[in-house]
Amino acid sequence: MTQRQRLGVGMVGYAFMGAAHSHAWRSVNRFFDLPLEVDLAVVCGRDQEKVATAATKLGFRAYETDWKALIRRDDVDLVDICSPGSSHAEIALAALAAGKHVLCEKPLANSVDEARAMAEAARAAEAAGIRSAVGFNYRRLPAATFARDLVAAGRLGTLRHVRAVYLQDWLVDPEFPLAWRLRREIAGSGALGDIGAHIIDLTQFITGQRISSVCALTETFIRERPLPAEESGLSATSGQPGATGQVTVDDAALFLARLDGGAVATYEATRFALGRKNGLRVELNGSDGSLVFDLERLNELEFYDGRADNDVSGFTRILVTEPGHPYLHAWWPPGHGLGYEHSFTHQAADLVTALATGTAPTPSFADGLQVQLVLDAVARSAADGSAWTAVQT
Ligand code: SOE
Repeated sequence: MTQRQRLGVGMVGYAFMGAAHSHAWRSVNRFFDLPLEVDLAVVCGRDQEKVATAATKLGFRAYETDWKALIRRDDVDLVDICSPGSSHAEIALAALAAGKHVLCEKPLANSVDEARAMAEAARAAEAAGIRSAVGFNYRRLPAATFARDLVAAGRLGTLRHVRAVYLQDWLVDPEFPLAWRLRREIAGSGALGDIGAHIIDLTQFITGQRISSVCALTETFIRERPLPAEESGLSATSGQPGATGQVTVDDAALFLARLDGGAVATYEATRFALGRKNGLRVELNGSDGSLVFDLERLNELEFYDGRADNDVSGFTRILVTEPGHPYLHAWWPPGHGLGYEHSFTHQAADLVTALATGTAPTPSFADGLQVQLVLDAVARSAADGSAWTAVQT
């Protein structure tokens, strides 16, 4: 068998997204026939002891404590940015300038200006065959991709309603510390950019329509939280009232939207929906059918066929596990089901295939910029007393 060309991956960050991405890089060649062999070359983190441990645990051959050293390495062909949003632009721009492909976690950046610079650098780098993509992974769950295929095939007819929520509850406890996702200077925004970005990308992907205007409100329910133990100097079990800090992002974002294909939409992103753990749900209503995707039942779709005989019509449950369904050829027999982590493996498979065939990966940095423009319009609308606000181009 001919020796496959290697693709050296250098990953920045090794927390939740780092673990999900490295699982994908480790497994993708074992389940997909790809023209490139992924090599987990190096992982980067600021704390030497912690990143050395992460390198061993996640399966990387080496580690660095400076992302600039990672980018300089000859064994790195692709930089995978799994660090907080405040680092995305600086690392992506440097990586592209160094001739490295880039996969950047969502949202693309913490501001429109940063996202524009990244999209422009990505466009310029393409001329030299350097590719880039943003990690909106949910569109690569088989049921989400199949939903897009059903809409594109006209099975719902003319789309009229898009109804999307992303509900979590991990911040309901006021004693939850002031983590980086609660600090504007690191995260850029709160629920809006963290999980709202997902439903913006996913609904635009499935419907093929883009959000053109929004009317929004945001809310921060708990404005002050204990500093993390490593900052307050007090152990979490000291029982002493520790130092606190201000929450500078939204806890919840809700908005109405018009899409450029004529559909009207409602969006809700919150981390205060007590009892909802990762409750991303999209419902589409068209002239000929309706469709529901629910992340907490991610191997299924609910489909209502408006063309069926009314006497026997109703929402049917489609089990999206047949070999002919997206990505399923690589996995198990029908009915065995996939999980959250498979979306990252499919993301890796499609990216490696794009790099090997010299095609543009999706979603691109330009797609990431467009999501950033929607996030910006939502924030401007909320700040402007929930005025209807156009999404800039
Ligand atoms: C938020 O808690 C979060 O971790 C997001 O940041 C991820 O993008 C999402 O996949 C799971 O929830």
